[in-house]
Amino acid sequence: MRRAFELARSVLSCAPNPRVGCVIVRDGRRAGEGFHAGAGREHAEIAALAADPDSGAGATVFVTLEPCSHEGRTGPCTRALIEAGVKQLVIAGLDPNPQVSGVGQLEAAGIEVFRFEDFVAEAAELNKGFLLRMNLGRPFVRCKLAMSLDGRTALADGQSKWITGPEARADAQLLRAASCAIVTGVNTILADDPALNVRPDALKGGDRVLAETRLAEAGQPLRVIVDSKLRTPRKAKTLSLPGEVKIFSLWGRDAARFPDSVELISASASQERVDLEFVLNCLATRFECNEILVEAGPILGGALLTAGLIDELVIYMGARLLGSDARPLLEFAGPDSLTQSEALEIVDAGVIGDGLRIVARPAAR
Ligand code: AOF
Ligand code: ZN
Repeated sequence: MRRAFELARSVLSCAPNPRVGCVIVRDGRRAGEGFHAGAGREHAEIAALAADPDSGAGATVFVTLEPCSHEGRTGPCTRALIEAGVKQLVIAGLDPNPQVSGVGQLEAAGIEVFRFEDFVAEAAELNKGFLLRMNLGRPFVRCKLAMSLDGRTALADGQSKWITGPEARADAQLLRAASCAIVTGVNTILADDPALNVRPDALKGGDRVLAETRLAEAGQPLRVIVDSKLRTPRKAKTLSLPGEVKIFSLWGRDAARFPDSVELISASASQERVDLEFVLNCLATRFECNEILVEAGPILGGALLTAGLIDELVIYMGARLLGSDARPLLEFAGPDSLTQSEALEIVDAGVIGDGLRIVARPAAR
């Protein structure tokens, strides 16, 4: 099963589908193995059976997710497993897709199915975005931030290039490549004119291959601008780069003429601003985004935090001090007492380049 997870993780994202790996064990030995590379491509089980066509008969199959039982872009894996003569199946996660009831079908066909309890949490982590989209209709929201050692993100005049070093910026490229959409606010567009695309050249070795594969399979992640009053300039750099741009706005369609790759989406409002839950819901249901990356300033970041919509913060800390006039990490009304402050859990932390990388999640979730 550990090997099956390794295989599943050999792709950064195969959205809208979940990441899945599969290993076939026959006569006590590892036979075929495979993974799902992208929507429309063969499923992990089919790839594993194809890798060693005679390996299925009497075999035990380890798969990180319950096999599908429906006709989607590809045929049902349950049928292939049954026809191959598989004897036992060991799974880690269950598939929340309402069209899928693989376990029941396999058991009805006489295959013994086991759930490997030790890997249930890892299965949930591997496909956290897919699970949130299927169960709650919203994506996993990761918010990337860069700050100084004293927790500031820009000087008072807005200068922020660069607080962190090249290693941190390369790592952030990998976060982009793992995401279905990169979300920013119009203030960031106006202040920084960011590209918001994936650039494999910024990466080295295996990371570069992962990013290149992502681009070849699925193209650039969507680029999303939250822009209540439609202030995005027509000449903004991100609008002219390959890939699609979605601008969520409260202003009308004809307010500006953008390139064809740009779609204006009229959003519902919340206190005269774009309703952020609407944006997330639309990204999940209409664009089938499993994981999204927010790369915005303190206002949009603070609004998402206040609304309880951030699942993970990835904070790059540069070894500099910017002083008390510099801008804060997130803007939101703080709690009245420390006991009311939101408790976060550090899920990962380490040195990157000459700074730190901290990954934190709301403790309650
Ligand atoms: C599996 N093995 O490797 C994956 C599964 O359109 P399709 O045919 O690709 O089906 C997509 C659905 O299949 C997806 O929503 C999820 O329920 C399941 N993914 N199932 O047996 C795999 N990737
Ligand atoms: Zn399948």
